[in-house]
Amino acid sequence: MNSSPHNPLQSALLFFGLLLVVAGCITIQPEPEPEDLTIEYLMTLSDQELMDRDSDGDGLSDYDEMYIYGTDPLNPDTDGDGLSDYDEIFVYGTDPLTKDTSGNGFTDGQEVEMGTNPIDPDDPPFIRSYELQPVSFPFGKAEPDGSALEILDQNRQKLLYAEMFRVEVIILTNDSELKADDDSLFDERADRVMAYLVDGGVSKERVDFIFEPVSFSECPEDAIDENESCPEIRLVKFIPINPYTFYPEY
Ligand SMILES: [Ca+2]
Ligand SMILES: [Ca+2]
Ligand SMILES: [Ca+2]
Ligand SMILES: [Ca+2]
Repeated sequence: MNSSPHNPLQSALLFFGLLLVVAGCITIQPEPEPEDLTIEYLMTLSDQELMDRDSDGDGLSDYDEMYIYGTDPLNPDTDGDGLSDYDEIFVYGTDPLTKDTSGNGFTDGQEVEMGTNPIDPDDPPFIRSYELQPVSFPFGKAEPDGSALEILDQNRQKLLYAEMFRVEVIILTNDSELKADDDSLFDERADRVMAYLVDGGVSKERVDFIFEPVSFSECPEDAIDENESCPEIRLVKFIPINPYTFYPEY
């Protein structure tokens, strides 16, 4: 009979028993499911643990996001502009906390998609629809007067600046100006506008004309002038044609 306390079987049982007691005393926090991760949870981790993990998979460690860049460690695109936090910082040099780093109305993601420079406010050169002013020609004449020339010149400058843009020139001619069966006034005005733009450096492939006769009856009564004509419907309008996928948000 052997009642030695050093029986190997008893020792092993004692060891595993102790192990179970110890394991029961240590409460190991399981890693939360990805959707249950919170900043509060991350705050309980050590610096080293934060450096070793990248919860949102954007290529920046949780530590760098929380303590260096100020980005959201649980969102790969903190500002929601379509570019990841990592790409903004290390690829494009844009601000991961601002949708539109250059402040020109296009988001950083839109600029990357368009191939323009997201940190240059002058890229892309852009003409907003209200920036080309309508020109009013003198009654019955194809020759622009001084104020018409001034506006034509401003429009020309904008077209030279934004060289990707085309322009639609809508020639509205009020029927009281048109002689019977003669619409040459349309053509003459179009010729003058085209000559002015082309001589000023805008290629003629960028310019399209649309001719629209407008009935005198559409003139508001208080807009009728001394010629019994209507400057409001005797206009040449310039519509910039946006060559880009997006229009600026502001
Ligand atoms: Ca990250
Ligand atoms: Ca992030
Ligand atoms: Ca972003
Ligand atoms: Ca951004």
